[in-house]
Amino acid sequence: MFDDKDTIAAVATSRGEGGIAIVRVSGDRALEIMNAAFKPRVKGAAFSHGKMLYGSAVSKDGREIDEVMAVCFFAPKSYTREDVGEIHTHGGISAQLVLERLIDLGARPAERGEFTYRAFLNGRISLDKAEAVMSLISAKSRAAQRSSLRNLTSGSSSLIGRARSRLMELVTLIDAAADFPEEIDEDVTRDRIVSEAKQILADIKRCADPRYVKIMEKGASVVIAGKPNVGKSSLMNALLSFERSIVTDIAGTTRDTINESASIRGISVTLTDTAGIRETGDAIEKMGVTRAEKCVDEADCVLLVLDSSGEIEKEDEKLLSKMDDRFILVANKDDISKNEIEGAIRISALTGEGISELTDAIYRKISPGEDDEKLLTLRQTEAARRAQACLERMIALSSETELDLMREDLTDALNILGEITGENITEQVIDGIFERFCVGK
Ligand SMILES: Nc1nc2c(ncn2[C@@H]2O[C@H](COP(=O)(O)OP(=O)(O)OP(=O)(O)O)[C@@H](O)[C@H]2O)c(=O)[nH]1
Ligand SMILES: [Mg+2]
Repeated sequence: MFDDKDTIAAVATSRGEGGIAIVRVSGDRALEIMNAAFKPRVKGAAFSHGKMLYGSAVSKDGREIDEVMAVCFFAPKSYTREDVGEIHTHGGISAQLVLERLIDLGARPAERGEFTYRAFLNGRISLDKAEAVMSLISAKSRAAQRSSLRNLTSGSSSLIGRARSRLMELVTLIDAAADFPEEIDEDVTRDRIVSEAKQILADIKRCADPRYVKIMEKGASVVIAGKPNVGKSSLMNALLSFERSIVTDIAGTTRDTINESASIRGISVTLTDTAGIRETGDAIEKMGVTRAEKCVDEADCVLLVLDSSGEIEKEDEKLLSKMDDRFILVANKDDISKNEIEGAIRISALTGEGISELTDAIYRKISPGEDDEKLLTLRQTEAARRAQACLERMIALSSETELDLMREDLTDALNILGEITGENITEQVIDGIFERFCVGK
């Protein structure tokens, strides 16, 4: 999609007014263009790698366009591995004028993501790291930002890159067994392959969670559910710190779903208060209950609220039977009751007691965990899922298959994982990825 011989230029900072804007140029002619467009204040000062110079951006006839700072990075020690120049202008119109000057001098306006594309093309970053750059720029929450940064800076290779190297070793092991059948025992090789493949599989599973990708991109849905009058709306208001939902002592107060945006320890969430779930003859309430049940099914996290001052009833039982790992059990009204409910977090939506512990528990459910490297896009998790399937099949059939059939599954998994890191991917997919970037990155 891109012609990678051209020298490209773009404003790297976002449009509009701002204190400073950065115009970036990359390619064979970057230094020549920088030297023509920039005049240092100190006579004879010349660009050296990474050193900022003070001076002016100048037009063709030598007139000052803006007072600027400028810096060059020499290939290959730059973002793109090409010669790169940056001119730091004042925000607003100046950056546009400087960009026009660079284009006048022979640079071509960069396409979206083209700087990062060159970094990928020139082998400085893998495809999953390029995607981490994009996630970092568009991160909607502190947690998403941290996670993208972790993937971007995770040493020389990503977890998937390391999984590929290990799979490659296993393929080599099979080849060696085929080449030296007298010296290498087939069963020992098979056992070793199965045991290592299990570890690799566990690693891939840990980092490939489509639910987490959705949470980082769009925020998490947290639904408050329970039978009528247990204090769901009171909990909604307590979590939001303002009176969003109507609270009364009449069972069946909330009849519709009520959504509100919030942030839980830096992750954006949509909190949903729902109608109390019960059998009812009231047509409107019935519709509310149906909506509530649908919300529970689709949520990333469900706060199942019980009234610890009352008995567990059949409506509670119905919800309790749906419990899975998305659920957090909440025992409300702890201020008037000291009944223990096993496995529940005790709170009082009225006094605020326990709300902070509950917030911690929600965060633990929807956050990726502090240290784990995670895949960041659905494209990546989908590929990981296919690779997992290959390894699972190989492990399941390992006792009955020949080594060369196992080899096929291993190379399949290897190739699919290559789609994540970019070793094994079509140009179309690559184009699609970089098109989602912003200009100047
Ligand atoms: N003592 C005490 N009362 C509470 C607490 N939480 C809620 N209540 C009371 O319980 C009653 C019902 O509260 P709501 O928040 O409306 O309950 P709900 O689950 O939303 O009820 P529906 O909308 O009818 O399903 C109100 O009178 C609240 O004041 C609590 O922690 N302690
Ligand atoms: Mg309510």
